[in-house]
Formats: sequence, structure tokens, C-alpha cells
Amino acid sequence: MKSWWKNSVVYQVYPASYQDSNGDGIGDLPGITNRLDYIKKLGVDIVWLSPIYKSPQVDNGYDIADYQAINPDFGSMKDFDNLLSKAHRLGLKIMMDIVVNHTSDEHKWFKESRKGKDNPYRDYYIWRDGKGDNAPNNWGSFFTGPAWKFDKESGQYYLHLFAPQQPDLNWENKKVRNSVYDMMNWWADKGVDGFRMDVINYISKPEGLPDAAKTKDEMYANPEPLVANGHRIHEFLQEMNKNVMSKHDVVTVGEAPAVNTEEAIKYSNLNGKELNMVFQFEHMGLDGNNNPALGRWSDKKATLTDIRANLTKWQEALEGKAWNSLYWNNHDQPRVVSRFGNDTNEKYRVLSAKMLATILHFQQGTPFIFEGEEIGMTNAYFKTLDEYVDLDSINSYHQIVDEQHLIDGTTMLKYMGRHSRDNARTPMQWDDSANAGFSTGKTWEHVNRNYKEINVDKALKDSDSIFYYYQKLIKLRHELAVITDGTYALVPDNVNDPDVYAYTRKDKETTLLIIANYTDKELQKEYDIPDNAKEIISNYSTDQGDKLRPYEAKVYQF
Ligand code: ISL
Ligand code: CA
Repeated sequence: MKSWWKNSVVYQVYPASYQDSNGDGIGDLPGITNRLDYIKKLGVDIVWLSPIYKSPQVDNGYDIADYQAINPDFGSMKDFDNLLSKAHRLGLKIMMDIVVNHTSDEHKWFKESRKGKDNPYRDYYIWRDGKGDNAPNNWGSFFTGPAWKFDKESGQYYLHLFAPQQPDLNWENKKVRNSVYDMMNWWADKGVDGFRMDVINYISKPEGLPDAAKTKDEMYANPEPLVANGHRIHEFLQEMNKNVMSKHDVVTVGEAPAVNTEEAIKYSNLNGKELNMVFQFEHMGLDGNNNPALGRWSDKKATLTDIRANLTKWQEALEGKAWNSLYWNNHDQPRVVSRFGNDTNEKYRVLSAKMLATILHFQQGTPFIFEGEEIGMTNAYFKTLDEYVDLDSINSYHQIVDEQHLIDGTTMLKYMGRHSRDNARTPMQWDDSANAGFSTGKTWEHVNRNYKEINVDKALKDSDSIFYYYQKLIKLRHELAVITDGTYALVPDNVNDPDVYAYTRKDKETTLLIIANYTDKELQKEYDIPDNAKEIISNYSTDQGDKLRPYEAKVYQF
């Protein structure tokens, strides 16, 4: 198989938030189709669509009721076909988001399954008897509460690692696996070009479903250490690869929380037996809370030293063996300019967004850009609980503040301002008209208050905007093979520098030196820059050599 995805750049669209075409306040497929020219202008190769399938939308489409039908709020199958053919005409590939660790409780498999122990679909899900009056084990759901729900009619509990409306599929059942492969082949036959696989490394559950370790403050045990990278996971993915990937020229990326480099080398090995790459989460965990009961809810700031050490570990460990994905943002994460950059004033917002992009986009791997990142959209900074929509944020507030009294409401709202998934999901800011040009109706999620200052229209009119900087980064990746294939090394003196990230990429002919000032301070730093070096990109218009201005980022080629 060709590996075209190695020098491709992916753009993620969150359908509900991209562009509403009919005024119902919800983004939709015709809206996305209308905006494909904009996406093309950015220069990316692949568009990843978060789930667009029929779904009761308990978790914004990550609860699928029918894998082969389009959610009516998003449009019809004909709308999808139009989107796909326009994308292909523009030379854009389409990556589908498949969620097969679980389905919606409204999926026909589950509706059958819960009818009783003798139903042929019973074994499609994970049903167990309780232990006396208790659940089968002590696991908690990732969205708070227990991971088991008792079903009165059929007299057993079913497992749901996420919401109760998201029952986990039983991958031990060969029929489940074959049904999933059939569904994937159906989409691939339709012409889609790839799959992003939701929490794919959770599908193999441990034998006997034993209790997990629990700390004092946690109401339930975190099952992640037991369900992530389970004992049959590689067998399942190799089987999927034989049945699906080997038959189509598709790119695959697996979402893999709690994956380390050793496991990732198996998932995304260059031998191509499983996936092309995985999303690792270690760099997303650097600003989480030290108390496991609070999870990611925190106002801790990640240090450059930690971020660099982590990214470097991944660059070095996978080199020549496996393939990295590169990302700062997705629909579950806060906006990177607010998280690791500086959004307190316009000048620093623009400079720091470009600086962060520079750090990431010269590394080895396939970069993923999340909608709005390319114009430096910021966190939403909602002020009250009722502004939030995401079930995970709302549940967490109630559990941590009202039930457990671990912290007060004001503190929790501050943490949510930093980490809520709603920060990523506010509507795309197209222009300064009502609702940021996203919709003429009442929007399902509040528009960020700053849309008059930060929007696509403004970015496109400013040749110095973050948009054009991303466009240039993507173009450079397409032109310079060293960005795809070169070796990565930290500049030796830079390993412990708390302020600057400096690294090189090298192949036989070319060296790139990437220098990024992570701070708002002016610094004096010396680097070995040969006379023939050419500056190929920078977020300042002039080069002042050893002097690094606030958030200055630049790349030399020699
Ligand atoms: O959102 C998270 C915290 O930032 C993660 O813990 C997230 O729940 C985890 O990465 C799994 O995410 C994926 O599966 C979920 C869905 O809600 C997310 O949107 C999806 O990306 C369940 O399908
Ligand atoms: Ca709509």
C-alpha cells in the first residue's frame, strides 16, 4: 500500500459546530460542503468528520444508533454523497469517525439484546449478573457514576464505560467483529478514504472483568488501566486489518488513551499490520490534577520542559519503527492558544498561536488541525454552569461539587473554563455578523463572545494572519521531504531550557533548525546558524539573530 498519508495534513470538522445551512442552529452536511473551498484553500489533504450517523446525540454523535444512516439533523445520505464527491473533485480525502467500542442504546442490536438472555443479540453486549445487590465490579464510567446499569426487564447489568446510553460492544463475539468489518467495508466501498477509530484500544476487556484499583476520594474505580490495551487488542486489530484495511487504500488513526510508546509501536508499526497511527494522550495529560478524583479538572499550567520532554520521547521512540500523529487540539480538548499559548491580548494570541503551530508542524508524523485552530479560536470562558452543554462537564460538576464536595462551585467553574470539552465545540467563527455567520437560528451551543475580533473573514483579509501561517506550514510539509522523513534531535544545549524549544530535522541534503520562544519575555540565545542558512518561516517580519522576542518562532534551512 502507498503511504500518501505520511505527508498529508488532516483537518477535523465537528459537524454540529461548523456551518448551519437551514437555520435550525445545528451545523450540517450541506453547510460543510459549502465550506470545502475554504478548507481546500488552507491546503490540507484529508477532512476528518466527527460522527455524522443517526444518533440520539446523548454524546454528540459518539452514540451511534445506525452506522449506515445519516443523522437527520445533519442531512441525508444524498447530502453525504454530495459532500464526498465535491471533496474528491477538490482533491480532498474524507476520513470517517467510527465508534465501535460502544453503540447507542437505541441501536437495533442493543434493543434486541436487552429483550432477554435468549435473544440472539444478547451476546453483542457485555451483560453480567450482579454481586448480591451490587454491580458486577467496582468500575466507574468515564462520564461519572458506575460503569454498570441494571436492566430490570432482563434482570442483568450491562457495561457502559461512557454514558449509560452508550453500552459497550462485546468484541469477544465474532459476530460483533464481523458486523463491524462489514460496516467499514460498506463505507470504504462507498469511497471514503480513511477511518478515525474512537477509543479503539478499549475494545478488548480483561478476562473475568476484575475490580480495579481505587483511591480514597474516587467514588468508583478507574477502569482505564484494565480496559486500555487489553490482552486481545492486537489480535482484533490485525483481524480488522485483514478484513478491511488490506482491501482498500485507506488511512487509519486509532484514538488510544493510556497508550505508551511501546504499545504505540505495535499499533502503528510501519509493517502496516494494524493501524497507520494512534492519538496518544500523554501531552494532553500534563496539566491535569494530581488528585485522580479530579481527573483533568485543574488550573495547572504545563511547563515547556514537560511538553518538550514528552513530544521528544514520542519522536525518538517511534522513529523508523512506527508513525506519529501530531495534534494540539480536537473536539475533546481546550483550545491550544488558551491552554499552552497566551490569549490575553491580540498581539500575543496571534504570536503564540503561530509559535505553537511551529513547534508541532515541523515534527515527524501526520498533523491534525481542529476547526478554528487555524484562526486561533480561544476557549469559551463560559461564566455559569447553564452555559455548558457537554454531558461530561455537567456530570463532573455535579459529582465533584454537589455530591463529593471536593471543591467549591467557583473553583470548578474556573477549571471548566480551562478544560471543558465545550471550549472546542463553540460554533466556527466565520464573520462578524450575528452568530458569527454560523447560523441564522438559535445555536445549539453558545457562540464565543469574541467572534467579532476572531473570525475567518478577518483572517482571510490579513496576510499576516494565523490562517496564512498555517497555510504556509502545510505547504512547506508538502514541499520539503525532510519534514516527513528527516531525523529529529533536540539542540544539545536546549534539553533543559525552560523557555525555548529548539530542535533539528535532518536528512542527507537538508537540515532544518526550529527555534521557538515559549514565553512572553525577550531572550538572548545563541544557536549555531551557518552563513548560508535561509529563514523559511517566522512569526516576526524581521530576523534579529540571537535576540528572541516574545513568542518568536523561526525555522532555518541549510
Ligand atoms: O474527553 C475526554 C477528556 O478530555 C476524554 O477522556 C475522552 O472521553 C476520551 O478521549 C474518549 O473520547 C472519545 O470517546 C468518547 C467521546 O465522548 C469523545 O468525544 C471521543 O473523542 C466516547 O465515545
Ligand atoms: Ca442545520
